[in-house]
Formats: sequence, C-alpha cells, structure tokens
Amino acid sequence: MSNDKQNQQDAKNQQLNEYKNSNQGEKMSTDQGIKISNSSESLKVGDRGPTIMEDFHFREKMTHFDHERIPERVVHARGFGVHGYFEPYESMPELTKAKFLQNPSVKTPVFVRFSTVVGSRGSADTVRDVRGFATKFFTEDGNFDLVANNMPVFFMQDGMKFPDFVHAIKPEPDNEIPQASAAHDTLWDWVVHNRESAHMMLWLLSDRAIPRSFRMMEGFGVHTFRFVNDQGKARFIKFHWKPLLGVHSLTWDESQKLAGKNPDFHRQDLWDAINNGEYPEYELGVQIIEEEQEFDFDFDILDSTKLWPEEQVPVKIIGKMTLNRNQDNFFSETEQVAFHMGNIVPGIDFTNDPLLQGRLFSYLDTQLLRLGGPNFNEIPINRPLAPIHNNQRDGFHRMTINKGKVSYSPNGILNNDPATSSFIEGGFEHYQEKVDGRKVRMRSESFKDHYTQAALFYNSLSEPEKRHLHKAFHFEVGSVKDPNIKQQVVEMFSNVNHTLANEIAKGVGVEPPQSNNQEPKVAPSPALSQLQTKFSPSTRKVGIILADGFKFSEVQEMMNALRNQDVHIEIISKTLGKVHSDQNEPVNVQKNYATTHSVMYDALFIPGGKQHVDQLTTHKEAKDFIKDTFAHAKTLGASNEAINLFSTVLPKQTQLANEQSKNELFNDMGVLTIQSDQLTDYSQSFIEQLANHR
Ligand code: HDE
Repeated sequence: MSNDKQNQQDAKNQQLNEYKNSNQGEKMSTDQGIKISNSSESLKVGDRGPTIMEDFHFREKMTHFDHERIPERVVHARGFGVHGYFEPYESMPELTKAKFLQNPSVKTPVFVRFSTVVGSRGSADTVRDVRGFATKFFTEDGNFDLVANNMPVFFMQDGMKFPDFVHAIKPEPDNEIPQASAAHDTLWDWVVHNRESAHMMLWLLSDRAIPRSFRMMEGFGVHTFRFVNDQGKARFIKFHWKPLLGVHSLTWDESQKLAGKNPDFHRQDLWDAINNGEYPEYELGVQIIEEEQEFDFDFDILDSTKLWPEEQVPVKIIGKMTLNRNQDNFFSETEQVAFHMGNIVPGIDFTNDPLLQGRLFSYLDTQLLRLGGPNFNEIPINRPLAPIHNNQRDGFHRMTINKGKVSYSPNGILNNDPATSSFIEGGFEHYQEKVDGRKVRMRSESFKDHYTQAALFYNSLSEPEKRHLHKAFHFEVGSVKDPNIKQQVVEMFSNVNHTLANEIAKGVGVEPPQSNNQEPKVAPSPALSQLQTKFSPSTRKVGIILADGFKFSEVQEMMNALRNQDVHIEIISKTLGKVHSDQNEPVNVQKNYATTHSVMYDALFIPGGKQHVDQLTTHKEAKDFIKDTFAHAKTLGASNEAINLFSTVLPKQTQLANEQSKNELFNDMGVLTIQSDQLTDYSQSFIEQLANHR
C-alpha cells in the first residue's frame, strides 16, 4: 500500500484523534481543569452534617450525570458502529462524476452503523427485524450517506405513511408491549389496511430478518437514485452491498434463545471479528437502468416496494468496503453519528420516489432534536474531511470560531467570499429533470400492483426457506389476538400464493381464504434465495466440550485443522480452569456451561476418551448442547467413545441401531462420526459441512 493511499485512509482517524482523551497516567480534574482532592465524599458541615451548595465539584459531577442521556432514535435506536474504508475497483467517469468512485488507489474513510429498527436502545440484537446498514463516506467532495437496509424493498410507497407504520409496529401505547417485535395486533391491523406492504412483510418474515451476523448480510439502498456524469448525463441506479462471507441466517429458535443468552450477540460478533483482524468486507454494486428504459418494466422503478430482479438488471460490482477499526467510544461515535439522505455528492442524485422524498425531510429534522440543535455536523464523528465555508452561524454548542464581520452573501467586504462553485468547478447542481403536473394528493396507477413481486419473492425461496416463512407467520400472526385481523391477513396473502395463505390459516386458527383471488404467475429470481450465496468456514465458531480424560491426539488434530481454516474454537467444560487429557496434558477451559450455550456456536465437536465421555453422560448441559446443535441443523461431530454419548441423546432409532448402522444413520442425519484414531479426512469433512452453514 502506497503512503498516499494510507494517508487518505487515515485522514478521518487523524481528525478524530484531535478529540480523543485518555485518563491513563493523568490527574483527575473538574471540567474547568482544577485538580480534585476527593471525588468520593461531598462537602459537608461536619462529618454527619448536610452537604453545602459551595461544593462545585459535587454539583458539576452530578449535573453532568443528570444530563447524560439524549433521546434515542425514534427508529433504529439500537445500533453499532465501526470504521473502515472504501475503494473503487476501477474509474467510472462515464457513469458518474463522484470523485470517490474514480481512483482505485484512493481509499475513502467510512463509518458504518448497523442497527435494528423497532426495538429500543437496550433491546436484543437477534430479534426478527429489518437491519439498518448506514454508511457515511468521508469523500473529498464532502460526506455521502448511503442509509441502507438489509432488505431491498420497504413497507410503504409514500413517506407520508411512515409515522403511522412506526406507531403500529412499535410497542402498543397503552402498556408498551411487545418490545422489538412485529408480533402484535396493531402492526397486522396496519398491514391489512396497507396492502402495498405485502412484499416487504414476506422479507420481514423470511430468514433475512434474523441474520447470523452483521458481517453476513446484504445491504440495499432501496430507492432508485441517479448517477450523473460530468457531461450531465444521468442513469437510474440502485445500490447493493454484497458481503464476501455470504448471506447467512440464524434459525428462529436460535435467535430467540440468543436474545436471552447474549442480547449483544451481533455487536459482540462484529467487535470480536475486527479485534481479531478478520475485517468484514462488502462489495458495492449498482444496478443501472438507462433513462430511455424507465418505462420498460412491469413495475414502476420509482416504487420502493419493488426490487429490480438481478436476472433482469444485473448488479455491476464497482468497489469494496473493508471495516477495520472498532470505535473508541460508543456514545461519541455510534450514538452521535447523524445520517441524512440529503448528504449527497456531485455525481449522485435523487429521483421522485415519494418514499425517498419523505426521507429527505425527516433525517435532518430528527437530528435537530436528537443532537440538540443545528451544529451536530461539528461533532467529530460527523465532520466532513472536505473544508466547510458558509454563512451558517451560531446555535447551541457552536464549535467553529468564524472570524471577521461578514456572515452574509452576496457581500462586497469579502469580495463575495465564500464563493459558490459552478458544475465544472465541482458545485452540486441538481439534475435538471423536467417535471410537469398538477398538485395532487394521489398515488400513481403504476404503483398499484402489490402482489406480483411478493409472489416473485415467495416463488424464489427454497423449500426450507418457505417452511421457515410459514412458521414465522404462525408465530407473528399467531400472536395477534383479534381473529378478524388474522382472517384478513389470510385473505391478503391469498393474493400472493394460495399454499402460503392456507398454511397461514392452518397455523393461526382461522378459516382458509374465502375470496377467490388469482395468484400471480411469476418465475423465480434465483438471486433472492439465500441458497445461492457464498459459503466459507472462515471466522465460524466451533465449541469443543471436554471433561478430564479426553483423547488429546483427537482434539489436537481437530484444532489444528480448524485453525488452518481460520475457524475459532472455544473449549467448554463443566467448570472454568483446566481439563486434563488421557495424557495428562492440561487444556484451558474458556467457557463453563453457565457462561455459554449451544446457540453461540456454528458447530460442536466431542472427542473420544472413556473417562471423559462417562463424565459427560452425567452432564445435563452437555446433552442439551448436543440436542440443540442437532435441532438447529448445525455441524455436530463425535469421535470414538463420544458416539455413544450421541446415541443416548439423539433420536430413538440411534439407540437401537448396531455399531455399523448407527454410524450410517448418524451420517444420514448430518451428524459426523468417526471410529478411528486418524481424524485427518474426518476433520476436512467437518470443515466442509461447517462451511455449508446448515
Ligand atoms: Fe429511515 N429513519 N426512514 N429508512 N433509517 C431513521 O433517522 C425515515 C427508511 C434507515 O444508523 C431516522 O437519524 C422515514 C428506508 C436507517 O443512524 C428517521 C422513512 C430505509 C436508519 C428516519 C424512512 C431506512 C434510519 C431515525 C420513510 C432503507 C438508521 C433516526 C419515508 C433504505 C440510521 C435518524 C442510523 C433512521 C426516517 C424509511 C433506513 C426518523 C421518514 C426506506 C439505516 O429520520
């Protein structure tokens, strides 16, 4: 990496460094810099007397504490931020004049905030929800915010409906129940009265809504944007992030258990990966539609409830983002970062998508309340790298010291500085789209098909994905109390697919669909199924359960093979400390049963060793580990004596089978067993299966 490239990448870090403060080796002071002699006792009249007003240190400490909280985001309250950089693969002046997309040797610093939508700041990471994927690019032309989600469509077509929708999906207002969940009456009441939500509801009830990791989900800009080149030629585009680790999900049971066992599962996973140097990478792609093709599709390209099937409009990969640095302070960075759809650079522009238009107002507005006034752009995490010169002045918490008398334009005193820039000089000029129409509160006829793409998504899912979707309906709609709403859900989804509607009806105890709706006949789009994704064992996590007397050689061989593939291993035992092998070799235990659970691993391996297996037979937790790993269809492996342990825990037929057919039976069930001291080939099969996720 050349120095220039490195310098560019570090520019944001250097800017942030100026504001960093560490207490290490320092003396305690007040906010005014006065050294403090005692910060544990307040100033009193006598050692049992009242505290006195004069105690400036007490008052400062307490008032600061009393004012520590700011309003959480009205949506996307729970999030987690990381730093990184973006690099384009090639120069693309024909498509866009955006400078950060021109030079493969320039790395543009980014800050990304991943989030859930509905839950409050302290809710669990693994709930069923859309995930936010917001990226701030600190480009030389100013900040560009790509405020994306991990699903390509949205619940509604017009921003005007957003407050209603959010009120319906948030906890119900009388008792604030349920937290971080769509499984309640008000949401489904809203859904049946807003049928444009059909497509997005299927995404929300699919496995995409319970990602395995922030590192393993796609990002979508959702709206149609424009690329504009230096000739002023525009094209319609949609943005995509594609994770190099592939798109993978939890199961519903795992995500529910994780919400209790480790509510910070996703942020921990990201934090650990970056600390381990396993930097998450996402390729940036664009789908492009020429202006002349605007009306060539059987959907309206301005409608945010529609995606552009990748088979019809391929995704052109244009660059890569690498996330390589954890934040130093959650509040200063994740909490104070302020994204805004209007943060855009020359070369990118908006369209008339009415949802996008609504967002253009909301994001700036919300920061004014959340961050206490109009100077939030001066907070270090939000500061652009590009220089700022304008006549905006004053307001709460102004940091900049603007020199001189002139704070207006045009002016003579400063010769009209700061001067504006022409398009050629890099000034932002809005794309001169010709628009002509009457002022109306109406929706375009071309926005009225709500079911074809919902059917496209449903038809594109594999059988297991469809089964998960049906079960998700059983849970979500099954939690609705009003039978009338449940019945309407069934009727609504009979417009999408009859099997789906019947499955919903069966699971939630209402009548099969009564109306004779036509199902749209749509061929699948393979790109929509997660089965088409990339698979890799790298950075996956394997648990190995041990008790004293385990076969050392087996564990060693397995661990070496896993480490060669960058797989993480955690040794689990009944108690923390050390376990000793059949050779009396000590091994450190990282987790005891109390501090972990099967849902925190991608796979489980138990080695042989008679004494060790005999002990595990008496451990309920070890058996639960095996049962859950099996139930969640994750890679489960045992060697030699441990196979017997599996047969006592797993389905009945394995207990009855003889030794040879038992092994075959296990292998048919996806459980990997081996009766041999040589684990070389076995460990490779284990890794292959681990890579396949389930
Ligand atoms: Fe947002 N959204 N949104 N949204 N959104 C916010 O802005 C809003 C929409 C998204 O990590 C808020 O700063 C309206 C679509 C993300 O800080 C708020 C409409 C998409 C984040 C807001 C939408 C998103 C937000 C709350 C319909 C995917 C988190 C706090 C017109 C493309 C950003 C804030 C972060 C946050 C409004 C629809 C993604 C209130 C009015 C579509 C990732 O301004």
